[in-house]
Amino acid sequence: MSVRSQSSEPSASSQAPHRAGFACFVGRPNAGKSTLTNALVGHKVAITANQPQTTRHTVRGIVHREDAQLILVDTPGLHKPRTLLGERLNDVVRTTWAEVDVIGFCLPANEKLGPGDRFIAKELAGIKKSPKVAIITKTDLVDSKTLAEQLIAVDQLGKELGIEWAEIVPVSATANKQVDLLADLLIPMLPEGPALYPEGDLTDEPEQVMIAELIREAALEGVRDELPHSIAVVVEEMIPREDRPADKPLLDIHAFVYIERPSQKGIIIGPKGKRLKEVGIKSRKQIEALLGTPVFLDLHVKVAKDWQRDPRQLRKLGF
Ligand SMILES: Nc1nc2c(ncn2[C@@H]2O[C@H](COP(=O)(O)OP(=O)(O)OP(=O)(O)O)[C@@H](O)[C@H]2O)c(=O)[nH]1
Ligand SMILES: [Mg+2]
Repeated sequence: MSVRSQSSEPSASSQAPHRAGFACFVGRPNAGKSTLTNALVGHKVAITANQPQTTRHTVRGIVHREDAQLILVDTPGLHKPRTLLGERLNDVVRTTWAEVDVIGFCLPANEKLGPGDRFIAKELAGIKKSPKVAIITKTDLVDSKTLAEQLIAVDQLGKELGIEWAEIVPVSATANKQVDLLADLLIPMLPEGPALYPEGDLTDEPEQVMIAELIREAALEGVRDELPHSIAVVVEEMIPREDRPADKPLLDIHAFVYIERPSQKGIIIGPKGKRLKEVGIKSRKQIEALLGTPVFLDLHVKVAKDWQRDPRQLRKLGF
């Protein structure tokens, strides 16, 4: 094991061969995978929320360096599935493992290792071909003693299961601690080769998907229990408003916020539509920043009965 601290030598050197490849982040729901992806990319490419199962598809974020291109694949949290959606999400994660050059296993510093982490670690132990890096996330939430204990526990877990961690790296995505160092450590594990994405691309996520995600992120805020899982968002249409002067464009975006039961409608919409309006305002600001153009956002709430368990509905919603 080697635990790296900020004082390690950065690996960048102008003589080094150019490297390009994929690293995926896996871990329990809520471990901080998407927040870390965004911190490494330096832009929001994946939505985040203080709720499990925020991420529902793989999101690629691209880190550009002079001597390398590191493509991060943020995956949904691996968990014990309770619905067909849950099973699909887990499938997505496992398929990704087979396709990447290095696997980053995210474990939050502020929660003791639990059965969920063990379950993932056991599966990782079976993957021999890619190096595995243990990433201790959210280090800003703990003191140095707790962090040291977590480092030891993770090292121990590796030994127990026969996983040889290529590195164990403590990071804080929100306090920007050791984030660049993590990239420095991952890059040498990538194969030599030319850049895979054009310079400046930060993600390959389609605009329409990104917009739907920003709306879902705003809709997730403050909802509890089963409701976060029940929300899905689809952007139906994006049309530039006609008869606008060239210097005053407006983009009309029509989106549906799906829920699973009629009883959830009231919570999403709120008294006199207040909550839905807030979701609209909050996400519109972010969408405008993303697109660089003023937007008129039209949100409708629709019931897609039990969509998480219904193969036909799942297909319609893109799963
Ligand atoms: N204090 C602190 N909070 C963090 C950090 N990283 C993530 N969080 C918080 O942890 C929560 C979960 O973060 P996400 O990045 O959405 O977690 P995730 O692993 O992508 O979750 P899923 O997509 O549901 O699997 C959010 O509320 C984040 O703000 C960190 O470095 N420090
Ligand atoms: Mg996520």
